[in-house]
Amino acid sequence: MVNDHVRRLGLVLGDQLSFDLSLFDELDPAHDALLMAEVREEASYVPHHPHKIVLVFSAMRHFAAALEARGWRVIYVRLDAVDNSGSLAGELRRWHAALGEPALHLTECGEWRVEESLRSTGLPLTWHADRRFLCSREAFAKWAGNRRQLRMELFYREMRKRTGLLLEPDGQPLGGSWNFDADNRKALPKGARGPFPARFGQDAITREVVALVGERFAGHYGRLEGFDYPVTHDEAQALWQHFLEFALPSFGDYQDAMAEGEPYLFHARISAALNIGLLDLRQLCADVENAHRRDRVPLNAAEGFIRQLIGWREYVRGIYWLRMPEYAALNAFGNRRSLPAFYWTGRTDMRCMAQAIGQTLELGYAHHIQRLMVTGNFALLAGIAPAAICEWYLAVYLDAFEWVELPNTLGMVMHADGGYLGSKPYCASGRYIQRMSDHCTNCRYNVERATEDDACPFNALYWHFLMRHRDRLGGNPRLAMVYRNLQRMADARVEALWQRGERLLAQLDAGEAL
Ligand code: DLZ
Repeated sequence: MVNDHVRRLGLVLGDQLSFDLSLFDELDPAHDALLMAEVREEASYVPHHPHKIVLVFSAMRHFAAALEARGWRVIYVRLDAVDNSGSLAGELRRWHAALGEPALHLTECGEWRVEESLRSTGLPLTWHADRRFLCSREAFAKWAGNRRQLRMELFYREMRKRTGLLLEPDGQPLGGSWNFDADNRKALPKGARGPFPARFGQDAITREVVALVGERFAGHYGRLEGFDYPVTHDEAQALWQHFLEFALPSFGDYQDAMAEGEPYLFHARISAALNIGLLDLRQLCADVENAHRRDRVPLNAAEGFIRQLIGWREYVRGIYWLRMPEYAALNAFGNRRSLPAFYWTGRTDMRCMAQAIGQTLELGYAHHIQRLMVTGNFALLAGIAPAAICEWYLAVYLDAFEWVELPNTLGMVMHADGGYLGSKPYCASGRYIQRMSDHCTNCRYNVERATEDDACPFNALYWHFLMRHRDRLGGNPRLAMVYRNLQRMADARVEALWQRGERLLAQLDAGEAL
């Protein structure tokens, strides 16, 4: 590398692949350079799904080429470069020295771990806010103030007012309500299917990365073959247009539905592209609002989608940066149980779990209800240690970066923050899964039963969870009805449910699959 006149060096991370970073306004292609590095530490600090590593490396290589085409000088370090130090901090140090100590510019990191490791280099760093998000870390902290508990709904209303999305001219919400969540829960009609999914072929860059990942990360769980996800801005745009046209109109109704052999249904599948910078949040929201105003999609679909983006997504990011690093260690229920091996193999007779885990290992994708109410619900009911289940979610999903994964898993799924982020745990019996899917009809377990050996494990585990956490949850008004039902149960029934729950947990502790 020629050390010619680099005044400033900008670091671009693998989830910062956006031309709109403020870094690009600040730096000057004539005198400054950009650094991008594929490093072993980022690819293996959890055992990422092979598709996730392929996505990040391939998208990084495509983005570097696009930056060069725009006149930027990009120092691109490949994973297999002989002098690759293996970490982002190591590469920053190395290039800072090699280029004659240029000023260093960075965009706020997504993950606390990475930001901490870069700060601890002791190098003089100039930080830039990540303006891909609507709510800055500081603005969120101000909103949160000294509240002991936060609620997404209040934050979301503020964001609707701030952005003006889906508002009447007088500032009131379109359709007379801020939230159409209750219209997002239809079960799928029998035989209904989602649209044919958009697929993207592998070009030479992606094929090279696939070979590299196969060679270097062979021990990671999940399938390497079949990668078909967008790796450029244009491809991500095509995925988005496909969703707008074919899936968004039904997204609202069937947001919570699950079906055999339908990994995507009416979901957009854009979260990974958005999280690494291939799509722009503001454009997505504007497109959805326009589609609604032109009568192409119903309000429950438009509002449900926009709520996820400007409500939930911004809210969990705010919480992450407000509460890290102590948030990651919270464990309100004191869970200690190891993650069952079937999370890494999909080998379980529980049909819903096998389907959700199976598609996760194949595609690096499951939609939010599969994550929350199937794999997440099971981990909650079974008392899995939060750190173990958080690591799993972070590793297996293409879109999982800790800022979004941790509050969703530790807070929403596991209620391990004691109710800071959500007002109640999303615990449910097999009945919920039966209502929202067709899995139970193909399952060897009987969802109508709870205490027998062939009974759906979710049923007894649900009651066992409520019984063992009665002290903490019994006073929660949102669980008052279920605790009343428990109160009314005959003693023999309560005892049978407890015993069946104990047997199931003992099976897990013995390393047996269910
Ligand atoms: C996820 C990921 C992977 C697999 N590899 C890299 C990498 O080699 N280089 C890089 O800059 N970023 C990578 N990333 C994304 C980072 O982990 C991400 O920037 C941090 O999680 C901070 O959000």
